[in-house]
Amino acid sequence: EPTDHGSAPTEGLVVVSNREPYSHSYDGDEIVVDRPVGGLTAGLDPVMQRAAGTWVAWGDGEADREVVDDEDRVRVPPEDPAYTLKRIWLDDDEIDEYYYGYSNQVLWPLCHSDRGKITYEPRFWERYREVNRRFAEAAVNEVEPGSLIWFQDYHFGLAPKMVRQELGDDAMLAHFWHIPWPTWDDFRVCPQSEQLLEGLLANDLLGFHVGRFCAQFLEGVQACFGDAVVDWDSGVVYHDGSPTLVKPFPMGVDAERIARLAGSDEADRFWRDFCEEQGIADDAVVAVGVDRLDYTKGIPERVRAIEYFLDEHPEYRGEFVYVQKASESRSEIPAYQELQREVSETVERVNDRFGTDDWRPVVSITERLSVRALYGLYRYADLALVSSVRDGMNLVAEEYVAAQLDDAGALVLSDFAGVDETLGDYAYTINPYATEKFADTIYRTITDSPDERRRRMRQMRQLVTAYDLDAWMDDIFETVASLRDESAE
Ligand code: ADQ
Repeated sequence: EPTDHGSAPTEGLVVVSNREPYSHSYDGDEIVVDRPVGGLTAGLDPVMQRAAGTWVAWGDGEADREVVDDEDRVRVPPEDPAYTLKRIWLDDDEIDEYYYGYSNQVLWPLCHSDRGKITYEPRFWERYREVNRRFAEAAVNEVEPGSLIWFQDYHFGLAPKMVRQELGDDAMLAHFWHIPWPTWDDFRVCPQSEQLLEGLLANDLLGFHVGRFCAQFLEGVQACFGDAVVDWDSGVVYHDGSPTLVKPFPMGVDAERIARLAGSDEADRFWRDFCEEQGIADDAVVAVGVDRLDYTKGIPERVRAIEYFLDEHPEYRGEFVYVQKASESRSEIPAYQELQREVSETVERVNDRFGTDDWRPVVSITERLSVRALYGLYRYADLALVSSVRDGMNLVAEEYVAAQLDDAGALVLSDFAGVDETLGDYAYTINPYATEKFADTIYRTITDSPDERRRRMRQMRQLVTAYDLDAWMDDIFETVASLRDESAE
């Protein structure tokens, strides 16, 4: 059911993101299209259809090139075209230096306060600037007077200022930064800290998931620029031109859809078959972890806590199973290859130490899962382990909660994840590095009364359902609309 996004733009919306909403590929000789399966892209798609705007994104592969017009545009969705997808092509050097380089080996570890993982090379920055320029120019070409340009994420730290220099006050610029913003002391490690802050301050609205990231951003601006003035009550910062409102918007998920699919026959069937294949008994305690294999997610820390738990509580050997659904990510980057090795070795060690002929404590799912299967896994797992060492939000935690149709599960949650700000009062909180306490919390979660677990889950489910993905988008669009009203006064 399409929601009525009261304040969403009905025209002139331009979205700029690294990833594209529709991607084309060959199936034999035929070109097929992959549509958005979930998350922000799927949520934003109906808004774009209504606004009949333009989405600017990285196009990839032969089939993507085959379907565009002279200006690299294709109308989507293919069966009922409603808006324009403008594709930007990146050559191998650009992918290497803008995407794997500056975005993922400088900004990603920088914003997750992991100095040791930063690999800085001057060419990364050059290319990041060039690619930002190309996206900015594409966006400028698409605007109409009064357009809203909405940038997504850390791939576009410079584009807002480039657009502002072209358009002046003719467009509204909003940006959502999906990852944390670190303290100034961590951020100033970056050789281009000043340029990045200025790039982002060209926005009218800059959103982060939680208030802490907003405060850290504003403190950084104050420390970096002597002339910057912050109004701490409103979150507005003035520096060199028009004001920027910096505001938290804790992202939500499509809770209604997740609940519906978690209740599907396919979800049930997956779970039954999975338990049978793995020899998981009905009364076993099943914990689940779902992540991209990323060093920010605290996966080795989690497996070590499980090892400690089984050491301390031998009565759970044979009774407790940790199901790990981890998908490889950014494998071109050495730090990710190292993590993949570390995770496999840790899992192997734990399975070797405790495993028996008919039981392994850690079960890894390597094959792709349909969303229904994934939500089935969420629905029936007794607990979810979210142990990020840093995380902008963490949508897995919210998806798990949304899938708890029986309110029976429990969420074990690191308070280093942004989502701790919204769910932390009702989750079982951990510090991923505190192995003994983490293990103890797993034990406490399992042995807590079902009533207490249900009470916590009900509260979380209410929160996740009330501030869902649509509410999050509406919140942002309403904020943009109120900024527009203010500037018209
Ligand atoms: P991510 O770091 O990718 O996102 P997350 O918020 O957990 O992290 O979102 C991951 C999404 O991918 C979820 O929808 C999840 O279901 C899916 N996913 C992850 N691993 C999967 C697997 N192995 N198999 C199947 N599906 C998997 C970034 C930030 C986060 C922030 C989001 C949104 O790092 O902090 O919450 O953006 O802003």
